[in-house]
Amino acid sequence: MKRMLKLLLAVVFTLSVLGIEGAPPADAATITLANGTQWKDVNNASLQAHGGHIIKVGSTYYWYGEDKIHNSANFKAVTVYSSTDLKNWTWRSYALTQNSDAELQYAKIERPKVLYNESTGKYVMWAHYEDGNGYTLARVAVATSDTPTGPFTYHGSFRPNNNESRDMTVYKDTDGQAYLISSSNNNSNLRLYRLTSDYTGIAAELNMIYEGGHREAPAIVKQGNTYYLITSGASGWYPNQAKYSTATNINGPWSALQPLGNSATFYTQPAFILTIQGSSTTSHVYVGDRWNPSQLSDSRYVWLPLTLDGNTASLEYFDNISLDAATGVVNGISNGTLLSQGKAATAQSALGSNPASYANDGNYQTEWVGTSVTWPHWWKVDLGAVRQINNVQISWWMMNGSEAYYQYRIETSNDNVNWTVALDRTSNTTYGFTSDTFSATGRYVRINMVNAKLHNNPNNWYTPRLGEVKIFGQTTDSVRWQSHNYPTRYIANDNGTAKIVENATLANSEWVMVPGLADPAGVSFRLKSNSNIYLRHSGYVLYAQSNSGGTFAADATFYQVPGLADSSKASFRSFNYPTRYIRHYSYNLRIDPISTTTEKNDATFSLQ
Ligand SMILES: [Ca+2]
Repeated sequence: MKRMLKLLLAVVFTLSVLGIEGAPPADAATITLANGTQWKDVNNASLQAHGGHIIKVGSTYYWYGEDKIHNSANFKAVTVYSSTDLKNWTWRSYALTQNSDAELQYAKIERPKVLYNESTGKYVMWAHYEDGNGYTLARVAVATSDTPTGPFTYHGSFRPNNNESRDMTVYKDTDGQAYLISSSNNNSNLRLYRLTSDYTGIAAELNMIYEGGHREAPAIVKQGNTYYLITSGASGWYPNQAKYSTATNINGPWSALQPLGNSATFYTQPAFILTIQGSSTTSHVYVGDRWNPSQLSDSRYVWLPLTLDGNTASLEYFDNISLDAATGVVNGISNGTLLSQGKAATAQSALGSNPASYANDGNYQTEWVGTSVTWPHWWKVDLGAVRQINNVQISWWMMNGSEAYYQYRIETSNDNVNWTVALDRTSNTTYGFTSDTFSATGRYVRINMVNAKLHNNPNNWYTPRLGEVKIFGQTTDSVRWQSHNYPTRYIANDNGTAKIVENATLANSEWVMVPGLADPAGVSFRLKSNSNIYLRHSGYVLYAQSNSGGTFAADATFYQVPGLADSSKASFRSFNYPTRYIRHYSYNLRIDPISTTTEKNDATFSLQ
């Protein structure tokens, strides 16, 4: 929260520097969304609105989507939720159900989208329709309602202009004219249709958008006079590279396809683009589905700020975003500063055309590639100094069909010789993109790729390669360690003993993380304000003392591990008493064996 507050204050500060008057201060309307986690409605039930769409009526947002709680691709219901802040969603109704029409009893309804028609006063839903047996009917379905929450009256399904129609979206332009965009011809072509004035039928087929482009999951947004059309490739439930193009007339010509985000669109498929018109700005949010084909009900949502700049679109990943529906301000919340980009990188092997540096050049489209199918294989980067590491985002290679997930370890070193496993991800099964949030220290970070496991082929024929590695953390050499369960207190020097201290001064609580005095793979805490003073234990009690020789180096050396109470935070294991961890006890700090929940909480610290 503290980091978010800083970020928001920075936004307000920037606005005031720019001389923008009346920028409202950050207030209670600002919410945080945690991407890829299980989202719940206000009644703590699983939020089921997959492949969906959001419209705004007055000050209320309505989110329509597929209910996949039954873990089947077949239709159960289109749900509708409402919210005023875009975080707290109230389940309102089933807008459409199996009982809405006989042909919905055993069917598929995918990607439901809703538009409001000003002239008829109706809410009009369009969706992709199939029967329950497969994907050969390739139709659209239309339903209408007098209210946003329905129930919607079903008007049947059909092929627009007799063309196959699968993934689709509808779009209401600023002049009130509405359009259907849908994949046809076995998904190879993307077609554009103008809707009738009541939005319930096809008025005309317009120009083909991408002939032979094999694009799915269309999502469209307009900024100024420029339309942006975002689509995914076609690879089933697997994620792939989203692309976009632009046009100043929706009927084309459309520009050439350009990549958006990384090779897996950060493990999402486009659902729609949400435009938030606030009191201070208008923002666009990319809303993606992170499908889980083995448990569709557990498919997740990923909302990311979509940056539109004249005629280019760009997308970056954040574990969390802040959003203010009132002001329209949307920001990604970084887990620190990007430490790795452009730093010296090396790899176990590299093609001359695809050097190690291509994996941290800031370009998702360039790749480091090894010289042979050799596993394990490593890639590493020198951050230039020992840094606190909070988050590692890796863009893995995607093959568009023969996908593999990488199993790996993230290892750190202070001296490029002694390595510590900071995070073991050898049981990973996520394709395309991983964002690991954890706590570690090190100057060198090594991605040790143990194996790539293919879905469609029992043999691993992959040549190791990486699109991009982004390592986020602290650039300053000094850090403050906040108690997990007493967050107003920090590890601090208290007249020679070490405690968690309320209102600790910076002079007593800022520590420089240095290679461990007894083992450079470990870490020692040196007080920033007095370079002679280290955190050390003696008789299991922690002190802040000058190096007195003897066992001091061993007593002052610790190994940073994932937090025992929260793996995104940190715990510190003693070098010479390896069953003991730094914990607080009545605000004093000790090294103790840890087993109970209380002890785990007491032994967990967060970097601030
Ligand atoms: Ca790259």
